[in-house]
Amino acid sequence: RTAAVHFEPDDQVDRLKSEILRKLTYSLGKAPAAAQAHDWLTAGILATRDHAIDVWQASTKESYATGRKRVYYLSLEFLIGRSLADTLNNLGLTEPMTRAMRELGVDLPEIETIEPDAALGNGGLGRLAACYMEAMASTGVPALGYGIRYDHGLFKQGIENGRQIERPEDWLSFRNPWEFERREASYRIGFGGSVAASGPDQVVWTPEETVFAVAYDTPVVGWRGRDSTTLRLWRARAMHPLSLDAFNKGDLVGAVAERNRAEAISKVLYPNDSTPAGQELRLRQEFFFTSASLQDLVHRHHRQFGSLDNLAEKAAIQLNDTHPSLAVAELMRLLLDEHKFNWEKAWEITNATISYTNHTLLPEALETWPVALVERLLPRHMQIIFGINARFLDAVRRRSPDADLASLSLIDEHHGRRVRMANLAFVGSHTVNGVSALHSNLMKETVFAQLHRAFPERITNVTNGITPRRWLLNANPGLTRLLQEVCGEAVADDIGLVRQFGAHADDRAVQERLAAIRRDNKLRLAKVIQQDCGVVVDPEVLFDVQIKRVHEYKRQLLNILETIALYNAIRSEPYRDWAPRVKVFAGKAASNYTTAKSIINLINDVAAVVNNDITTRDRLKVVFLPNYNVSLAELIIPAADLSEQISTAGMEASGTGNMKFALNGAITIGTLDGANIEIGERVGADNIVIFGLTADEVEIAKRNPRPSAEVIRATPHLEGVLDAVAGGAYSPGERDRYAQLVEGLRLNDWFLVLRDFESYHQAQRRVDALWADRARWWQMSVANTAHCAWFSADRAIGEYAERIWHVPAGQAARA
Ligand code: 26M
Repeated sequence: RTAAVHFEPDDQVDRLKSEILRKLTYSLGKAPAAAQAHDWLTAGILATRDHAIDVWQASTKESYATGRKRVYYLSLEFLIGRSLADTLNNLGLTEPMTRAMRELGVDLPEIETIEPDAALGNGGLGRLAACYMEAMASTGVPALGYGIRYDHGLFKQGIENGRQIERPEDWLSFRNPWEFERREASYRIGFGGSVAASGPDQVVWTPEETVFAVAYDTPVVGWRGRDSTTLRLWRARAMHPLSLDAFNKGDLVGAVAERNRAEAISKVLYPNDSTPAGQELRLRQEFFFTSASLQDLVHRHHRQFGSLDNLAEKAAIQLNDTHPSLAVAELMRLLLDEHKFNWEKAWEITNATISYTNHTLLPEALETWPVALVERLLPRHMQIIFGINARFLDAVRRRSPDADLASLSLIDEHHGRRVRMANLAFVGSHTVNGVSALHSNLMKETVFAQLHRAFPERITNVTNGITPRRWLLNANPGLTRLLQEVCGEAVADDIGLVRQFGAHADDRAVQERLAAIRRDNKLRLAKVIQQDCGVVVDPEVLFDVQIKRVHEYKRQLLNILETIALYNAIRSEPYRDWAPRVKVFAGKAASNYTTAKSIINLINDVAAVVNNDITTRDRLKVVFLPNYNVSLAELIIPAADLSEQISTAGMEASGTGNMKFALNGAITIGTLDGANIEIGERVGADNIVIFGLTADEVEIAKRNPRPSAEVIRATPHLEGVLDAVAGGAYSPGERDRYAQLVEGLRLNDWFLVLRDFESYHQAQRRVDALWADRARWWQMSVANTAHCAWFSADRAIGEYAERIWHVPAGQAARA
């Protein structure tokens, strides 16, 4: 289906011009002469949105009319970033819109940069959800994404005296022109209260507190405007915005208390990445959006089909991690209490409808909630969870009397009684997937070993993917032009065609073009580095980049310690053939994660020393770019020569940044972890730099730890580096600033920073040698781009559609 009507180019530009002017005048009430940059941006978005709506309404109408099965993607996070440039590109309107704006005296690329990022997510998990919404729209999978419309997204990071400070984020301060408020689509969400039996397995729950969930819809347009998905985010509103009783008594604080308590639910995104916060408000968020989403989809299904018997044939509910695990209990509740199904039938429908994606195996990251808290907040759900658990454990006991029931149970009895959200999601789902081949195998061997024995068919793998529209076509227009010349214009439609680029790896002309494109991208980044870090960097040097959330397992500490060793080495042998480098870091630390914040501090302290040393001046620079977000990633990734993917093997479930870098032609230095392994398999062992212990070796090393002192003694240069850091060489104003950080490594090198140091150091020297042979480098770069099409989100969505959701994709995903 082609939604966009085709006009002659000039007509189209004229039409867009008048649309923009109409929006400016009648929607914003501004005369062109009085319009500020921001007004032009809003008018441009509103004009663009109209085109998106045409696609959107056609998609929605079609999927409704044909009664096709739909995907409901439940995620507490959608890390979208900016929308204008991508939406225009997918609609094929970039060029005419640029011209229309230019004729109105406005520079489109410039105003695009003032659109605030929608930062409704922490990192990989949230960005994955955003890539998948776009990929479903691009491949014709009918879908609704459900989440929370946080007033405040992920905090803004500032760096003051080398330390992270958090400032509140306020993306809605100029309103959100993309969204539609749907007051008519609002649901009651209950909390607390009591339950009374009303029949076998059926209960009446009388909540003590009720909050409204109001829907806000945003269209997500797919490639060439063929289709669109809907992002439906819930906002919490009070039933009674003002208590008249309290108001009349003069108690003004009391009069708005209920409202504040209700609206707190959608106030702010929890900034934790991979460690549950464990606060009651967080559990309220989880139930709030899960319940609203399920009520919405059940209601719509019932209206369309008159029964819920066939729910599983028409709806696939995907749980993005355990944050929406309560969906299992909530769907059961709706089927039992509101639609009067018996338990067996309700369970059959629930299990056939829901599936769950796991994103981490770190034990501290697995969500559990105290039974007492769930009981108080959601008494009916706690009953249902107990009911599920009893039947489940009974069935297992009957089948295999020797099974380890304690580890299968939905209730952890060891740490006070707690509900295990991963077990709940697992048992309630027909399919459970990991996000890379290694991760899915480790799921079977570690955290889910017992559940896997009980349900040997349930776990499967879908390796993550990224949308090539945002991460290649839009972020790297220079490379895209080259690819279109070499592989044909159709690469934009069929990313699989980049394979043909591989045949040109040795072509000198292609290599020179690549070098020029990279140089341009590095120049753009260098300007931002100068503005934000006050450091001048030379675009000719190797850009060595590690950008991601700051976490011990991601080992930014390994990188910066090796940087110190390199710095020392350059100082002692200034005339050796070191590859001149700039070390680029960016990433946020959770506000309560002391060690991660200390690592950020160290990177900045090292930068201050290195960047002011004239002996290493043209060889080494270190920069930490503040406030890493999606937009900054779009600037940095196309400018990277070297991609740092150096997590402790077995700990990074997949990684998706690794895929973005490789597709843009950066060389990966990395461990055999997550999707790095699959990147290596595709680009070939000669085109990736691998180091460090494998996941198996890590496991052995952990069971059998080697004392740090021994590792340090066996590793050249390491002792000196650690002593310098611990002794205050990089923090002269506060000599013991890093005493604890280093002490931690010496006591228990949990993430094997010391163990992998030498191997990493050697790998970096291999990088030096490769960089010295620039023809070889560009050969590798070509191979990376040419062989990474498989990491397209279209391929990943194709796998979900076929193997998990059983929905036919409209357009074949080609990758
Ligand atoms: C939990 C409780 C309270 C507040 C926040 C959380 C929470 C938020 C995000 C827990 C985990 C969160 O994300 C984990 C995550 O991002 N995992 C990453 O998922 C990516 C997509 O699959 C993978 O590529 C990464 O390897 C994995 O770390």
